Amino acid sequence: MRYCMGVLAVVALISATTLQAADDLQLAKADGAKPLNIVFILSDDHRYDVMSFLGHPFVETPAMDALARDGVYFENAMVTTSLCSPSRASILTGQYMHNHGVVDNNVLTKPGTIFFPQYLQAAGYNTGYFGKWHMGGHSDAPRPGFDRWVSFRGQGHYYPPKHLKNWKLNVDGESVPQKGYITDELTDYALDWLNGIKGQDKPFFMYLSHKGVHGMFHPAERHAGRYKDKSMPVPETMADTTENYEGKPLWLKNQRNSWHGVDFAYHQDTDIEEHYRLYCEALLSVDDSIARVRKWLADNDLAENTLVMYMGDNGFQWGEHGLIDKRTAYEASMRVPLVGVCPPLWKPGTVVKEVVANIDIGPTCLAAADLKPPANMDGQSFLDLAAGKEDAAQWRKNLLYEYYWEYNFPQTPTTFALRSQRYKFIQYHGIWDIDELYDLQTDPLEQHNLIFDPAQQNRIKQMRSELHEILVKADANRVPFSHKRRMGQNLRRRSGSAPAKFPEELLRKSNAKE
Ligand SMILES: [Ca+2]
Repeated sequence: MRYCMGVLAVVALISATTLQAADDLQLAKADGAKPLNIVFILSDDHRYDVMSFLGHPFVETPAMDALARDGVYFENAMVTTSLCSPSRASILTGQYMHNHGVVDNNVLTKPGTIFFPQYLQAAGYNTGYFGKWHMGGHSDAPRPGFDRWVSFRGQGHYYPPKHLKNWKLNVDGESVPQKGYITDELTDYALDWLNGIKGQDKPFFMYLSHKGVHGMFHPAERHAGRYKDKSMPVPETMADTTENYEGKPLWLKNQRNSWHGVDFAYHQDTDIEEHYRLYCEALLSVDDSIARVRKWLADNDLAENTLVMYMGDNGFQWGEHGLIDKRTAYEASMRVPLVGVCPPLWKPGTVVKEVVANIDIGPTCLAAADLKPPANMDGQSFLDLAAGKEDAAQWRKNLLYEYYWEYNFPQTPTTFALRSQRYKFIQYHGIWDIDELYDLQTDPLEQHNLIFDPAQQNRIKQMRSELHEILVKADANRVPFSHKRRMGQNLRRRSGSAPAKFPEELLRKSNAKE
């Protein structure tokens, strides 16, 4: 009998928890507007400026260009952590990394984490997820919040991998073979789902999360070789010159000759230009995907009441400061493409200059659904900002950036930064080095570190304090670490660049002040 009572108590507890969870998903209505359909398309590692409407020398992105032309281009769209899983978790929770706890590409989300599509589902939306999830990459099992689930383990594969006989997609819990090129196949699944729910008296939310354009880059067959004769635009800051490294942190110069540097990129001999051409070619199918989704909306008379946004999950350095890949707080790593249309609210050809971020996607989608965001979201809706209905002076002044050192890639230190529209202050942790301040208005390429500039000391003091206050307030003034299982990608090329020298500002002749 005691046993039965115990079981009943557990059942009652589970029921109470379930009911509580269901209550937690009910958000208050915002202002009574009709909920919009929402399409969010995410790509992987697509940097902010590889789009033809921004003047790229050869890449062709007509669908991305059309989104900017028909709607809004967010010129200062950022991520709060430039790494796949942490950024994706920030998108899905509206929270900074230090709150959602996905601090690298291996950690699972915390138990009890709520993804914003759960609120939409609870509010009566049809919800569908298609593509890379990556948080807890060992499993492709359906996550909460989605009526339709199509995903895969980890990074996925561009083409069905010949060396993995059991490689499968997970479609609503069933293992299904991957048939072809993943960007096209995910779009097929997404459009099939839309066709299936068409005509229902419910709004829909679709999250199309591409593997493209993550390395190693493989374009669709129809795009392979398209740019074989093109050259990568070489950034001014790539050359290994005294001028380029003057006033820079030591870790930056040292990273040049590493897995994430141009001297020893991915520890391969491949020219990074070859990687770059494949990256641009792989992006073409992502653009095709956007075009197909928008055509479907137009063909089904749904374009006028659907919010469509396209974003990258983090940026990518192609030679800036001698680096490749992401993780740093520099512009090429932290900035992302973000364009979107919302015909009832956003005027064609709008450019938003305020700093918006991955943490704002959840609140923005909830606003489009006429729902008030939950209190635990760090981001804010930019739906009204982009509509010109919100006083831009009330928008955030500084965005927090954070990245925690990973033993897998030991060349990038723990980084905290504040990014305003004009200035960026970067502070490193756990390393003997110097910090950075850039005036992005006069120095968009981040060539002149102002950290020792006497005229900037007040600004530095103030931004340092603000950064500290944000982290302390959020109880985030501590850095987690995971089980170190190996030394990570720590090799250097023998013939590569030499280690950095300490900057002049730190050198003294004696222990006396000079
Ligand atoms: Ca990524």
